[in-house]
Amino acid sequence: MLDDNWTGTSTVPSRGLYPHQWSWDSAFIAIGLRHLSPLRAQTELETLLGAQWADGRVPHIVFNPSVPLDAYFPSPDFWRSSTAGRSAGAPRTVQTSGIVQPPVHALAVWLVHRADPGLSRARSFLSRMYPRLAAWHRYLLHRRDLGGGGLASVVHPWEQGMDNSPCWDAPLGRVTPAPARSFRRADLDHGAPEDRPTDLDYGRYVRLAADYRDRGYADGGGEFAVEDPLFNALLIASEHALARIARELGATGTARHARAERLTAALVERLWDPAEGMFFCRDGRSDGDGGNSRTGGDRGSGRTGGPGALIPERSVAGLLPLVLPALPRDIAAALVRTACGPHFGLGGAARLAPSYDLTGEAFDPHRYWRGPAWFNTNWLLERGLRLHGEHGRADALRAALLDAAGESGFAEYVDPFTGEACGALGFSWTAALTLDLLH
Ligand code: 9YW
Repeated sequence: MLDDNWTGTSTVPSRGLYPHQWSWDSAFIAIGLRHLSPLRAQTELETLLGAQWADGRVPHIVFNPSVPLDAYFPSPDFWRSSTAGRSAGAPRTVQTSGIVQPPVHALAVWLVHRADPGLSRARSFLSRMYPRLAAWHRYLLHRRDLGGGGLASVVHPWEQGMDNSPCWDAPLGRVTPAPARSFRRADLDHGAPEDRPTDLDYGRYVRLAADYRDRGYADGGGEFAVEDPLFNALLIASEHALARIARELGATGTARHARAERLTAALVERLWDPAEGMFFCRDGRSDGDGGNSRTGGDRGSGRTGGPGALIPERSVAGLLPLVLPALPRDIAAALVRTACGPHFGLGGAARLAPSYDLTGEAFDPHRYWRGPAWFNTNWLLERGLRLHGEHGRADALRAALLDAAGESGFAEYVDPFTGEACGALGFSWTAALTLDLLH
C-alpha cells in the first residue's frame, strides 16, 4: 500500500481522497517507511521541508502539479501561496497551502536517522534538516505565541489536524460561514457524507482560510486562535528530538532540552485541569477571564493560565501530552486513569481510544473526529503509555491497533467499539504506523 501511494518523492495519504502531500501524514509515514526504506523515509521528509516558507512555516499541503485542480478542495488556486504568501516567503516553484499542521517532524527526522545512521551521515541528512526544523520551531514559538504564554496557537481547525472536533464548535460558531455556493467540496466524491464534516463546518473552514490568505498569511489578527494540547505536546516532543539531533551534530542540546521542559511547564500551567484529569484547549478569542475551568470553579493551575477560557470538550488530544518525558508523575498517572475511565474506555468499552468523549453530547462513532478511533492518535497513546512505564496497557493497545488495522483494510479511521472501517481504505499513516508497531 505504501508503494502504491508513493509518488516518487513523497506519499499521498490516500489515492482518492487526499492526492497531494500532507504535513503530519508525511511525518507519520516516514516513521513507518524507515523500516522498509530509510532512503524513501528521508526523501519524504526532505520533500516536505523543501516546501518550507521563508518565515519558517511548514505548509499543511504540498500540491502535486500533475493532479487536476478539481481533485481536492481547497486547491492551489484557493490558497494562491506564491502570490498571497509572498511577504511570508512562500516558495515560488511549488504550490502549497498557507496553514500548518502539528509539528511531528523533528521527531520523525530523529527516528528516521536512527533507523540507518550510516546512510543518514553519508547523505548529511541531519545537518540539512536541522536548520529547517529549527526555523519551523522558531516560527511556532514566536509568530504563533498568540496567547503570550509561551505556547503555539492554531489559527484554523485544519492546523490541529482534527478538522471537525467538537472542541471547535464554540470558537467556530463565532465565524460567519462562506456561502455554500461559493465553493465545491471534492471530499464528498470519495467519502460518505455522514462520515465527513458538515457543509456548515466547511463554510466556516473556507471563511477562516480565505481571511487568513487575504491578510497575506500574517499571524495575529484572525477570529480563531486556540492553544491545543496535542499540537503543543508534539512541538515539545519534537523539541526534545531536536536537542538529540543537535547533539549528534556536535552541539550539547542542553538549551533545547531545557526549553522543552519549560514548555512542558507552560502546557501544564495553561491547559491542565486537575479536577478532570486531562488537558483542554484554550480558546484565545473567548471572553474568558482566566478563571477558566470547565465548570468555572477553582481548578488550581488553570485559574492563572492567562486570557481566554478552556473549552469544555474532552478530546483525545487532551490525553496525548502523555508522550512528554518531563510530565510530572501525578499528571501522567491521572492521564492513564482518564484514558481507561468512562470517557475514553481504553481496555474496557472501546477497542481503541476514541477521538472524542464516549459520553459527550456530540459523540458520533462514525463522524470523522467526533468519536471514531484514529491510528495516529492511538500510536501516540501507545508510545506515551510505554514511556511512563505502563507496559501492560501499551502491549494491549498495540495488539488492538494491529488487529484493527488489518481487519479494516488499513482504514483511515474506525468505529471505536466495533473496529468497523470508516473513511478511506488503504490509508498511508495507518499502514506506516502498523509497520512501526511490528518492529
Ligand atoms: C481534509 C490527510 C488529512 C489529515 C487530517 C485529516 C484530513 C484533510 O486528512 O484533513 O480534507 O479533511 O483531518 O488530519 O492530515 O490525511
